[in-house]
Amino acid sequence: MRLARGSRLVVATHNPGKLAEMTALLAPYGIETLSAGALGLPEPEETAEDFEGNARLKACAAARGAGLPALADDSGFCVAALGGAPGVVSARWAGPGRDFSVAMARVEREMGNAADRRAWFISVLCLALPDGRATCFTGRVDGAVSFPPRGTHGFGYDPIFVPEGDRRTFGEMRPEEKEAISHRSRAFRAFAAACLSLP
Ligand code: ITT
Repeated sequence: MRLARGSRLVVATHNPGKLAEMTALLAPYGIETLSAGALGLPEPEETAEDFEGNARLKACAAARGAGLPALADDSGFCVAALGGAPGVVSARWAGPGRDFSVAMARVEREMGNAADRRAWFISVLCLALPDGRATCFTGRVDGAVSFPPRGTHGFGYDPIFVPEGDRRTFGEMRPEEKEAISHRSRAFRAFAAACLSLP
C-alpha cells in the first residue's frame, strides 16, 4: 500500500497534540492532509482490547467516512509498576474533561513509592483505504516516570516522562527534539518506508 505524491490523506485523530505531530511528520512527503475534525468525521468508540485494534478501527472508520485514505494513531503511556497501565485506556484516565493533570496525579498516587520507575510510550499507526484494506506500524520509546510534572511542550503525559538518555521530560523538549526519538516518529518512520515516497 503506497500513497502517491499529491495524494489526499485524512489524519484520523481528534487530539490536537497528535494532529500537530502527525502533520509535521507528513510535511516533507508532498501529501495533502485533512483532519478528521475539519471534515466533521465522528469520533468512533474505541472498543478493541489493544492498540492495533483501536488504530485499525479509527483508520477504517475515517477512510470509509471520507472516501479517502486515512492514517490513525492509537497510543498510550505504560508504567511498569502498574502492570503496563494506563496503556490502552490512557486517554480515559484524564476523564471526560481530558484533564491530564488528573491522569498524571492518578499515576503518581497509584505508583506511590514503587522502586521500579520504568515507563514507555507505544504508538500504533494504521493506514486504511476506503476499500477496507489496512496496514499497521508500531513504535516505542522507553524511559522513566518523574514527579512533579515538568515542562509545557507536548501534550498528555509528556510532563512526567523522561526518555532514556536524557534528563528532561518530553514536556521540556522542543517539538523537534521529541520527534527525533518518540514512539510516534518511530512508528511513522516504518510507515513512511513502506507507504510514502520522498521527492
Ligand atoms: P484520537 O483517538 O482522536 O487519536 P485520543 O487522545 O483519544 O485521540 P488515544 O485513544 O490513542 O487518543 O489515547 C492515547 C492517549 O495517550 C492520549 O490521549 C495521550 O494522553 C497519551 N499519549 C499518547 N501519545 C502521547 C505523547 O506523545 N505524549 C503524551 N501523551 C501521549
